[in-house]
Amino acid sequence: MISEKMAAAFNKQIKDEMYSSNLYLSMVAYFEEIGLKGFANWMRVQVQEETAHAMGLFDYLLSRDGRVIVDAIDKPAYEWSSALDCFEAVYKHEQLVTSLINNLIDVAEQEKDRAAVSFLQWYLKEQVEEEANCSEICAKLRLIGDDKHALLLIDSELATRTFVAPTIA
Ligand code: OFO
Repeated sequence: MISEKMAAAFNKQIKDEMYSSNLYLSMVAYFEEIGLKGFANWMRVQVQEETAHAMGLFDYLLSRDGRVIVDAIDKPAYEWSSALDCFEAVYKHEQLVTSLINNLIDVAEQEKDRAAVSFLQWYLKEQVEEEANCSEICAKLRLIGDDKHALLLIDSELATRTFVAPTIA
């Protein structure tokens, strides 16, 4: 059985992952609105990934006989000035999520919950990958500046992203 403190920390992270999912859903709407369907597709996959992350924590908490409490999610931002502005917000958000996962591992260590520490390693690795992916897209967008043709090439590239359900743990 998981400790109450640990269960509360897991519940908070479930909420934060669902916030990430909603933030990216808001970005889907933004990219659809400005006609960048490939960027919108990339964000649609991101929505699915974040929901899968939340469900991974949800199922893990249940497997440890912890009580899952679904919390309210704050309203995400919905306006950005450009694709770069939006992706810089993604990169910043992913860095925040990395710090949240680190905090969650700190709680697991304080609680001497080695099983949870081990489980959460997957999330740490995932954050390294996510930060690298958005940093790369930000770098490309900075490089192309105002070149609309190049922007459409990146849009075509991002249109090919597909969701692969992660195997968490
Ligand atoms: Fe859940 O990984 Fe990004 O936020």
